[in-house]
Amino acid sequence: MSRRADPRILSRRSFVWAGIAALGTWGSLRWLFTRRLDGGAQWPVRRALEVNEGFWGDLFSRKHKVPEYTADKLTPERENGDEGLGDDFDPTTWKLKVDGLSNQDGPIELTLAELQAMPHTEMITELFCIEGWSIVQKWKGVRFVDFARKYPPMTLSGDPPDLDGDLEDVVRYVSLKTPDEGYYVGLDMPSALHEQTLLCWEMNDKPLAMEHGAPLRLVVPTKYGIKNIKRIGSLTYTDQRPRDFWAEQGYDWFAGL
Ligand SMILES: Nc1nc2c(c(=O)[nH]1)N[C@H]1C(S)=C(S)[C@@H](COP(=O)(O)O)O[C@H]1N2
Ligand SMILES: [Mo]
Repeated sequence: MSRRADPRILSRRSFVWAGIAALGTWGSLRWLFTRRLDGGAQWPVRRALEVNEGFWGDLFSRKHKVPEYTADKLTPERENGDEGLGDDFDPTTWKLKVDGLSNQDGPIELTLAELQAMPHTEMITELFCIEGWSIVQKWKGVRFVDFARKYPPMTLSGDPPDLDGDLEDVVRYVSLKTPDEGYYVGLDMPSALHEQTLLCWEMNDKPLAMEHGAPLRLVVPTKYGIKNIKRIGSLTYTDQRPRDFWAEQGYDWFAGL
């Protein structure tokens, strides 16, 4: 299929419009007006005032970072949501199933030790629950983008992906599910590859507790809490928009802040 006829170009455009539409939702407006003051204006407003042709592109790009905090801003831990976290689970035999890799090598399985051996990072970010509260927590894990460099997603051409480029050739989504498939999240590839998206095994300097998603959870602070799936069992790169637990209950599929 020629590039010009590629329906994905159209759907990328509708992705941008979906994002713009999402900005108009009440949740986004509330988020906008609760941002901390920074340089005299709430920072998204300040950003909007810096009018330039790249504004919309930048807003939805991987370069748009959410604030990170220092340890004095940490708030008490809070637990919410236990879908897919049934008792019938043994973290000691857990492995992460990964599928949709660029090398076409069927699914692989990774141990926590293998993930922890990768270069990892820490960040203190705010998690916004769609119910209207938020918490500031410290996370440790591997950046999704670093994971994806080591375990690259499929491409349409079959060539190795260029994760720093425009992603036109890369499959569009990541599907994440709990081992029992009781909770599942779909992520668009630009959000997955955002530098603040982490696969985490530590929260507030402690190994993840079971109720927070041991042994591995997603932390994606550019999205509402619902996308921050706990206890990841499988990770699949795919060009089909994945099922998403809360989207099926009527919430916005992208659930971006
Ligand atoms: N497996 C699973 N992950 C989940 C949920 C869930 O019900 N099941 N709830 C989500 C919601 S709505 C929120 S706000 C966060 C809360 O994370 P915490 O309990 O670690 O604070 O987890 C998210 N991840
Ligand atoms: Mo939530």
